[in-house]
Amino acid sequence: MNLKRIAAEKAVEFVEDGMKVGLGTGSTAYWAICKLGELVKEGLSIQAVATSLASEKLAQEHGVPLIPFAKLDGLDLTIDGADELDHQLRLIKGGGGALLREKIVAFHSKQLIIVADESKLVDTLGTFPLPVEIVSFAMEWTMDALRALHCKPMLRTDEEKLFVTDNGNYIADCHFEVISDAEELQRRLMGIPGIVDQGLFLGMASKAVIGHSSGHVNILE
Ligand code: ABF
Repeated sequence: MNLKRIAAEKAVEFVEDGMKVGLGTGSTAYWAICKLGELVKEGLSIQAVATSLASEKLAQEHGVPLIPFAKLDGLDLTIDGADELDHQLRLIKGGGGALLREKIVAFHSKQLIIVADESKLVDTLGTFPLPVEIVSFAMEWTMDALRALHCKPMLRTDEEKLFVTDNGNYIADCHFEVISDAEELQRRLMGIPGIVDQGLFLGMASKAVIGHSSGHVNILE
């Protein structure tokens, strides 16, 4: 049973005709985009924006209508994945490298619904290395500033080369192991010039739809 798929398809049930929808990125959001494509073919009328070039391509392949940002004044609902989430709906996102676009789209959405399989739900964030998007200018100093926050930052690579985001920046995957005060860490990270954004999504998710190996779907709110 595909736990990501059952979670994503359950989340799509919250999409109503006429909604403006944000399309997430990753292998769970993939199933939401596929399902939306099916429903559009059956007559569902939505307008969508994507959180990555990959999701844009997928939406086009599945006939989900993409609208320029200039023509929308925000979104009703975004469905997106996560790398980790805790019971207070604090998230780590960015494993797919799309965190900046995901956060912008989530910020302008009335609702952010996270879709995940049960493996993503944790008691405390931090096992998954925190993705941090950084500019190339003086990045060695930015990496030093990350180390000063007591983590081990690793520049993400893609087949021997440095991974470059859709926005032309790099990703430092920061190994904290345990993030006991996510709000304080977010504050410190966003105070470092050179950091564009980071994968902590705090106070942003409205609900999480979790696929369980029992075949059930739980909704955390
Ligand atoms: C995306 O969903 C990313 O933020 C995150 O990396 C990914 C979760 O991965 P997956 O859904 O593929 O397990 O939004």
